[in-house]
Amino acid sequence: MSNGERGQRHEEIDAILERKPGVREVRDEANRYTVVGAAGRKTYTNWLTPIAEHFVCHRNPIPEIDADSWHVSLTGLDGAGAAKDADDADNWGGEDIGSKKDAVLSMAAIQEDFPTVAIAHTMECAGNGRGQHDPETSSVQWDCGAVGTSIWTGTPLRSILRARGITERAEEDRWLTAIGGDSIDEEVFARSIPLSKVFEDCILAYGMNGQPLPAEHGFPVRLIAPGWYGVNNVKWVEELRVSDSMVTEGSLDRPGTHAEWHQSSYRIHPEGANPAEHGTIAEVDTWAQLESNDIEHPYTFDATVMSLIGAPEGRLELESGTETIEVLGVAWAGDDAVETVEISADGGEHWSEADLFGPAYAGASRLFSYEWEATPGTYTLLSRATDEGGRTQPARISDPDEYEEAIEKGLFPWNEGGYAANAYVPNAVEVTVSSSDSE
Ligand SMILES: Nc1nc2c(c(=O)[nH]1)N[C@H]1C(S)=C(S)[C@@H](COP(=O)(O)O)O[C@H]1N2
Ligand SMILES: [Mo]
Repeated sequence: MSNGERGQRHEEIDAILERKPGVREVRDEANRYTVVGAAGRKTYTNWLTPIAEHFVCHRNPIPEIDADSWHVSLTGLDGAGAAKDADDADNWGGEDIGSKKDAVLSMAAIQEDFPTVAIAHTMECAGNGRGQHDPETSSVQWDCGAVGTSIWTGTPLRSILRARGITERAEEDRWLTAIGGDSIDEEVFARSIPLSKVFEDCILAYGMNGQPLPAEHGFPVRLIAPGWYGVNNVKWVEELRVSDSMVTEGSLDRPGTHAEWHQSSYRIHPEGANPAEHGTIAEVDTWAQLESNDIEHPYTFDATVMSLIGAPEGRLELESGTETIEVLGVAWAGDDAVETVEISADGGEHWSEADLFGPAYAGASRLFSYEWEATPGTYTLLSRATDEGGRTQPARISDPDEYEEAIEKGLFPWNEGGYAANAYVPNAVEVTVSSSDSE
């Protein structure tokens, strides 16, 4: 990277830090990403993450976009299940381009010609928790600040696709590839999502927590795939391509590399492995891919079950010898439901069930609360969540040479990219009694 690029990245990070007082910079050894994360645990005492505290992660500079002239192209419809009369479909804005069945959507069309929905989505970078890997892996050393829950406003993708004659009947083994408008240096940012997920709940979002989408979160429009890792939620969308294959190298009508972000990085694999490209895969659940051996190096699609304690934190001063302290936090499980959260105050020897409360939306986190009878001492508080499929957070990450047997041993496999880590996050607290009695 040139010094100019390095300087530009830092200017961008500084500008974001100024706009978002609830985040802080994260160590990126290779200096390749614009990254900021939630500044502290207290972000995770709330269900909704204020924009000011929501992490940011991307590779190339934020593109400068004029929303009035921005268009999203819908391509690849030939032979991908488009109805013969697609050109007559209603509710379609913009002009046809290129192939007769390709089309472009203006922002006005996206916002006005289709239904508007608001959906909850807990977005977690697949690298969240990477810092738990020992030995350290390369790339951004996230602790646990790369997760946030927002209400996203936008247009259901099913409405847009149906208007072009793409129906749910045609969804089998078909993919939607979203391409970002930040593609520079001949490196295209493209991610593919199965049409079944797209029809279920994906949207093209232009609002975040009731505000217009901020530039760093994808203005004017991004894809939201509820419960799926951040990388699937393509920002600054400029093209949506329907095809019977995930994006592979050379599969797009564009210069540069196409599949780096889908087929190479963001795959879970042991040290030194070189993941093979696949056109299509039958199982997309991230954990199910890890457990089965069908896909050798899993793709990071839905987030694995995880929890974080937001409070208490640090030093607690009690007025008497015993006091009830609320242990409060959030748990999520991608597009699966969180079934239980348990709390341990003794580093994992004993566990008690917490109460789940508050909003319960598919694809978004749950709040949990536990009444802890605290007495003076030093403690390691832990939380562990279990999802509706009975999958529980592992206690720790394996050693690199245990990759193959890690899951069987109840460990999370150390992987070269440091993805999808969901081991317990210890919270050390010290409890003392105030000396006011003796004063
Ligand atoms: N176009 C584009 N979309 C992108 C990225 C990117 O670099 N370019 N980064 C992805 C990654 S890795 C993450 S974790 C999320 C972060 O979204 P946020 O910055 O809004 O929190 O955006 C995803 N979408
Ligand atoms: Mo990410």
